[in-house]
Formats: sequence, structure tokens, C-alpha cells
Amino acid sequence: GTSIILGAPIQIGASQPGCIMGPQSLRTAGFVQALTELGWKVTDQGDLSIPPRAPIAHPNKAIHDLAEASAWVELLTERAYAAARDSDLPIFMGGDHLMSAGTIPGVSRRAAELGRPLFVLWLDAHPDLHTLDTTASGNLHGTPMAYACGLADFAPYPPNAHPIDPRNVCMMGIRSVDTAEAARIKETGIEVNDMRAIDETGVMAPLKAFLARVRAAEGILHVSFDVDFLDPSFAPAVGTTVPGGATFREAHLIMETLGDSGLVASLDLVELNPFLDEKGRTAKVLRDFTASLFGRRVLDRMTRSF
Ligand code: DIR
Ligand code: MN
Ligand code: MN
Ligand code: MN
Repeated sequence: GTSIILGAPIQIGASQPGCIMGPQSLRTAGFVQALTELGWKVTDQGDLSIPPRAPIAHPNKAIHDLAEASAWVELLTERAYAAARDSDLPIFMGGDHLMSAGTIPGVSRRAAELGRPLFVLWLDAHPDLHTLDTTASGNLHGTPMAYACGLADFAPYPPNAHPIDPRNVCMMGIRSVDTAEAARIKETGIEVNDMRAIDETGVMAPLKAFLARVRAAEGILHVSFDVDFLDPSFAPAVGTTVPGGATFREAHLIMETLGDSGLVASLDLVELNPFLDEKGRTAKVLRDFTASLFGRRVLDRMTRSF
């Protein structure tokens, strides 16, 4: 298959700097080579950038960098659409999770063009369901899912022309939810498998049920992978660590199962903050999990030296 890689070095959506180095850290970890070795034809389109913008004020005084956020959303919607049109399984390398406010509408536009529904598997400690009115931190990486689902007016962002159906979203790993987000989960009925649910059922039962729904609907699947989905004990390079995350084995099983399904059409890798890491540890974890989704299996790994 073919994969376009797009870097989106965004950090203005997060509380602390560092995610700007995410794409370069993944490349340094041999990300492209890992996929090429599996037989994929990879085209790295490099990193996107936005021109400087005049500030935009918002009634919610907590919000910062709104003009830049809006520019990223506009640019990424267009570029993610093109990457989905032009390759089998594009990878969007963040950058903080604000990135997904562009990538999901972009791949959703492509799904609409193909006449197929878009489904989203959201792997994150957080649901990122704030609107511009409810975010208390003002960190816009807490808002992309509300925008992607069309749950509120996000002006000055461009209007979302291809909102996704909240019933087509499956969240896993959730363990930090703000009050306004909890209300929105109730209203929309978004499927949330929090860590307690995963402890009770394991990851396979909800994942298999979701994949069966995607298949039955002849849907297209987008996976949005926030580093803080993982337990910080082995993936510490993220600004918003929350204890009690997915284990290495749970995440590995999810990625191999997604690869086996053949349903995944695009992937976000977000919130990697290499400044908080030691020796590129978390970038290597993301490289290997992505390789699992792209077809690397244990029998291949046995022939490698690690
Ligand atoms: C929190 C943190 N809910 C906020 N969100 C994060 O600032 O809105 N999402 N870290 O990934
Ligand atoms: Mn997130
Ligand atoms: Mn998160
Ligand atoms: Mn976030």
C-alpha cells in the first residue's frame, strides 16, 4: 500500500511547548524506514506551516492562540483530504491534538466523496469534547472532537462542512473528563470505554464490536492516537500524563488487530512532546505501534535485532 506522511508541528493547542518537535522526533526514530521495511510505499511530504496571523479575541478569555488554531484547521482540512485521496493510509504526525480538528474533517470530506460513512477510533485519556465556550484551560487541544462532530459553532474556525456522526465514534482509554465534556458525552451518546470498562472487559471485546459495526456499514476508519492514551510508565513524553493508561500489551494488541482488520484509512499520532522524553523512548514506542498497525507481526520481529 501507499502512505503519505504529513507533519503538523503544532504546539499552541497544548499547555506547554515541545510538541513542535513531534514529527522530527518520529523521523529521527526511523519511522519512515520501519514502514518501508514492511513493503509500504511511503511519501514524506514534510512539515506544514502557517503564516503569522493577527490575534483574534474571544469572549472566553482563557483561550489562547485562536487565530493560529483557526489557520491550522483550515490548512489541515485541505491537506488531510488530499492525503486521503492520494494514498491508502496517510499518517498525520502532530503536534498536539488540535491537529485532529483539521485531519478528521479532511478525511471525512474524502469519505463523503466515496459515499461511505467515516468512523473514528479515539485513543486518548481525554475525550477532547470542549467547545470554545466551555474550555476552562483555554488549551484548544481539548476541543477537536466537538468540532469534528459539529457540536457547536467554532467561529473563527471555518465551518465544518463534513461533521461526523457521534454514533460513529468509539473512545478508549478515557480517564480524565471535565464536567462539560461529561454532559456532552451523555447528550451525544458517544461510546466511551473508560479505563474501568477496559479493566472489566479487556480491549478486544469493545474493539471487535466497533470494527464489526464499521465493516457492516462499509465504513472508513480513522484512528486518532494521543500519546496520553498510554500509561506514562512507558510513554512519558506527553504534557498531560494521567496515571492508569493502556499497557504496552493492550496498545500493541489494538494496533495489530486494527492492522488485521484492513479497515483503517488514516492515522493521527499526536501529543508527542520529545522535550519531556529520555532518549527518544516514546517516539520509538509510537514507531513500533504504527508498524504493528501497518502489518509488522511477531514472526517478523523475531528476525530483527532490537
Ligand atoms: C483538559 C485536558 N481536558 C483541557 N485535555 C487534554 O485542557 O481541556 N487533552 N490534555 O488531550
Ligand atoms: Mn487528546
Ligand atoms: Mn489526551
Ligand atoms: Mn487534547
